[in-house]
Amino acid sequence: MSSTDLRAHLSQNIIALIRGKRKIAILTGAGISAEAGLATFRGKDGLWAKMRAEELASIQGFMANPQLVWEWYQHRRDVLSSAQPASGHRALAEWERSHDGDFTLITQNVDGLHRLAGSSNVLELHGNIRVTRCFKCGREPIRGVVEFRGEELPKCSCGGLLRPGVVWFGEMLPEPELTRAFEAAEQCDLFLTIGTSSQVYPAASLPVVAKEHGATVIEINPEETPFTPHADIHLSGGAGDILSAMVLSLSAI
Ligand code: BJW
Ligand code: ZN
Repeated sequence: MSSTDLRAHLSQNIIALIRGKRKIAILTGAGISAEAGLATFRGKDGLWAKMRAEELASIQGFMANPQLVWEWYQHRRDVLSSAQPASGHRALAEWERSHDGDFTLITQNVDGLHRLAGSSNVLELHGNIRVTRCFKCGREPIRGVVEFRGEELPKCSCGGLLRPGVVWFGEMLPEPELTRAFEAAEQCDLFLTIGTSSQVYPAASLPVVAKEHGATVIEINPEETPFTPHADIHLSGGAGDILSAMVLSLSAI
């Protein structure tokens, strides 16, 4: 669909529905950052096409082979250092700026691209890959950027191993962010789930909770997900094109 067709389609069918919704909550996943050149997790070209998730994104994996886990995160940090927000990130930031009402952006992404794009009310459910903290005492190191370049594993002043500040399988999500995310899902009247395979919990529960509490739920994804049958509207396509068209149409009088 061209962007003109998309705008026409959206203005007829969806913009009227979105307009007037004051409490908006949005959940994003790796798909929105795919358009910034960052690989998603699942699927044939995903980060886990070659490696098992449990070896890289779990406490057990880190304890078994911290070098391997650090190499993987250092590589992703290096890729991220030259990445810029994509049009989907920018459209959401623009939407938040122009919106009169609540606007909560909940992300599973650890890349920090929503804030870089200018979004301010962002809840990072799975942490941030740029952060480093101690595996043992939890503190963040006082000295600046911690890197792993295949030499000694970085250590905390307490002697514990340092680790990337992300949430691995089996770990609790950060409590304040999780609480605020569920509150936003319960209270919103419009919920968008964008670029996520809806397979990882508790994030995957958020659109379900929103729907149970009466919100209209829109999914944006080129593929169907386990949530698709429950969505009020599934928009099939890339996050950038659809969100840009949406925000443009919303700004038109
Ligand atoms: C596009 C696009 C374009 C492409 N535009 N879209 C209930 C039931 C079953 C299991 C559990 C449950 N509750 C908890 C669990 C266990 C577990 C879990 O969910 N397991 C399932 C996988 C079975 N959850 C946890 O362990 C969580 N902790 C927890 O629940 O604590 C309490 C507890 C503790 C102990 C025991 C029990 C409970 C923690 C989850 C942490 C997830 N961490 C990761 C890694 C983060 C660090 C890192 O980045 O390395 O987070 S896993 C990985 O998946 C990452 C992502 O944030 C997350 C979600 O992935 P996402 O974003 O959906 O990406 P993809 O690749 O899956 O999908 C991309 C999508 O984009 C696709 O659909 C494409 O089509 C689409 N797309 N191009 C729009 N242009
Ligand atoms: Zn420590």
